[in-house]
Amino acid sequence: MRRAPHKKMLGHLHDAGNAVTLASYPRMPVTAFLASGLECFRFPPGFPFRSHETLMDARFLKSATDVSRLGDCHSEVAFVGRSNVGKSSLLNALVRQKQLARTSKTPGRTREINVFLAGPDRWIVDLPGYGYAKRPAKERSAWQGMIERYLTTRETLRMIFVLVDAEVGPTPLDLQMIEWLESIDRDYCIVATKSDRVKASRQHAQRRDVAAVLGLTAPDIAWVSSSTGTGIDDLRREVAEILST
Ligand SMILES: Nc1nc2c(ncn2[C@@H]2O[C@H](COP(=O)(O)OP(=O)(O)OP(=O)(O)O)[C@@H](O)[C@H]2O)c(=O)[nH]1
Ligand SMILES: [Mg+2]
Repeated sequence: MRRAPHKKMLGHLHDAGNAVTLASYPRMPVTAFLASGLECFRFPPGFPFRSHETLMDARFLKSATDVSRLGDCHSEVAFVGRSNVGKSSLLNALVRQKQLARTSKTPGRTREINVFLAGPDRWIVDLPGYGYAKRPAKERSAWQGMIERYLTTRETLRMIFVLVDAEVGPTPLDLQMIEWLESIDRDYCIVATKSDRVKASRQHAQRRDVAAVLGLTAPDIAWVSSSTGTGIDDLRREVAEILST
């Protein structure tokens, strides 16, 4: 049976509309970050998680290839998807910073597990993409092992956002990833990216069709564009809500 936590999460946001409760702590100045190591910024102990506002203060925390060296956090969400689908761009759009995560026209830009601090002990994790054939087989299998270890072992991983191209729809590799996530009993949400590339006249039908391939309905999937900002505010609220748990 298909798990659909994304249905639950997105449905909740749709029901609540703008009434989603957002913590209203004053914006924290950057100086409130305490540097506790060369590659590690920390919020002061007990600093409250201020929901979507805190996401905008996100900063790079660390990169790792060895999952066992990542360290602990309170909660984290991760972006997975095929190379070039727009994972790093989506992260930048969500935190409203143009170049926090490195993006590129060339697939295979992100090569490590990149951790961004988006609140006290709250992480957003940008992963390398899958399905990029132009890297040596050895490297690809190392990435795959790294991603699989990350996705199977992180107990604080609250939600995996599976990005699919809005214009192309889920590819066989995307479907494989989704089936695998279900087999390991992980919560995931589908996010259709680059929706600006779909003709205006096809927007509704395409969203419905992409969702239908996965046995879902249009509102069950997030429909976003990092270029135009479509769907970004809703998704940011969702990410903040998940991280607050
Ligand atoms: N039109 C359009 N282009 C986008 C959008 N998001 C990302 N792109 C472009 O898609 C390309 C890939 O974006 P990235 O964010 O680097 O993709 P990625 O999934 O992180 O790629 P890897 O790190 O290689 O796995 C870049 O040229 C982006 O400018 C979008 O919403 N609309
Ligand atoms: Mg990337």
